[in-house]
Amino acid sequence: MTSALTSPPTSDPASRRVAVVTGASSGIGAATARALAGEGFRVVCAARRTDRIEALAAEIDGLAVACDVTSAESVAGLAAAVDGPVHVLVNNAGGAFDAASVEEADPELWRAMYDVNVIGLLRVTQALLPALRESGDAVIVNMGSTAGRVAYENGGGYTAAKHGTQVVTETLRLELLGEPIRISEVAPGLVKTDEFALVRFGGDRARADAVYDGVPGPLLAADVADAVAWIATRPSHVNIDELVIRPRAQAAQHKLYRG
Ligand code: 8X3
Repeated sequence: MTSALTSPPTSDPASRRVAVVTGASSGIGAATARALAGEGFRVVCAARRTDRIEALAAEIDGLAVACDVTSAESVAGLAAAVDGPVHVLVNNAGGAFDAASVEEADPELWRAMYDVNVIGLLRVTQALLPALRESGDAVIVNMGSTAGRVAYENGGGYTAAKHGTQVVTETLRLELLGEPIRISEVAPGLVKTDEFALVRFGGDRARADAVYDGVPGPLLAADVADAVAWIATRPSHVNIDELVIRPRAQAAQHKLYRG
């Protein structure tokens, strides 16, 4: 018999709190969608690649919404599809598109990195703030990086963009003070995913694999997802401002142990 104290069945979409995860088609985004579903959220899986997010949404009983965070129209479509309160927003869509010196970098690639890592986050946050407010108790988790804490050679475009992610997170926390919305940033170091390094090196598998060569135990997407889920499930009065997470084999950005 059902009592008022019984948890609602997780199969009832209307009774579950809603989480939106951008960049959910692979890597940290997909792992985060799974982790939040494991915590009982109805997860809206947003990304460009519909085949992937549809499979993921079916797996976790969530909702797939095709979304390109670099398109205002596409983001408006995400907000329309959500249609109701949102309790957790994970601004995860992002990436590095080059490994070039300041002298040689292509300004268009820098523009593209800023567009996805900073403006994309801005677009989605603006579009979903009404739904986050409507929840009465929301958390925004922005996916930053240790690249948003330091500089490294041939990383200027990405590190500049991820510093932007950090600063926007801090700004939003100041601006939303007094509202029932918490703002966090997760800043991972070396994470071995299927695509991050491959995209950065333009599909060059050997260069991508070399990033992780000999590193015993780089972080995996699930490790970062675990951190996001932990942040999202703290009591309402607890705001985790930022969480830097690295593998044991990485003492600092340039200090990697390769066994
Ligand atoms: C990825 C971490 O070290 O490649 O956000 O910049 S790093």
